Amino acid sequence: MSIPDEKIHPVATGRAAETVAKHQEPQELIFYSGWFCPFVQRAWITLEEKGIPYQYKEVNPYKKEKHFLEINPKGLVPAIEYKGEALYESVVLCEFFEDAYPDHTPRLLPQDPFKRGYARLWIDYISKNIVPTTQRLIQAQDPEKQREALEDSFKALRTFAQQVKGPWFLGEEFSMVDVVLAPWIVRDYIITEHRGFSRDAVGFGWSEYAHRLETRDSVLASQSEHYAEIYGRYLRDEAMSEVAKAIRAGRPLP
Ligand SMILES: N[C@@H](CCC(=O)N[C@@H](CS)C(=O)NCC(=O)O)C(=O)O
Repeated sequence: MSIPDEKIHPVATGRAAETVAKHQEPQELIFYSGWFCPFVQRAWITLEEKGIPYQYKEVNPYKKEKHFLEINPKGLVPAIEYKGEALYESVVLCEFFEDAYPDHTPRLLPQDPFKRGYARLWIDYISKNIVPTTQRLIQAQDPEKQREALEDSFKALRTFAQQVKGPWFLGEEFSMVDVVLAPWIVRDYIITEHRGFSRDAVGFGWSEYAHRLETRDSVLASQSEHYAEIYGRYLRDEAMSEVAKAIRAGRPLP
């Protein structure tokens, strides 16, 4: 392995660095983050959307330090400490912020039980279909495998794209469905540059929807530079993260 995962750029940059600087004071909510991580960005967008007070702490999850493993035994970011209790898993955290801070708007899940279920259905779809197919596309080395993975990605995105009511997934209200997808939209320049992906080729208004997502303020506020540096190792299929290993082994993502 040419570049071990521990040697990643150490801190957030760009707009995200400004956001980090504003969130250094101790709070009852400590947000354990890795600036580069798309799963982290889901939770971070939610915090920023809702204006929840939090203390930002940068962690290098590849080091698996003892204190961090006590917070998340899986050793993955994002994770939080809330009033001394620990919680992790990006979608769980997005839901937790929605439930623990009911007075912080916007609400990101509909109040109607059916619509709430419907939103969760598509959140699940993103995690089970869009994220793994994109990751497989990034790590694929053989040209034939890359072509297959690109087709699978288009297929997964088209199924989703056809359900976007506009301007946001559920219609007028920006929701957790949009949040959970956004980090993969802001990173799709990697597959555009290296794997023949194109937003326009998805169709169904994908380019316009993607543009709305990537220019949303909470998304910009959690946005760093240097993603390309991180993805180099994935594009050569040399990354040793749990996600990279799972894709290589054909296992579900951690
Ligand atoms: N299912 C987890 C995935 C989190 C995850 O894989 N985070 C990566 C960074 S993007 C990590 O902490 N990796 C450390 C490792 O693989 O050892 C979630 O949704 O929060």
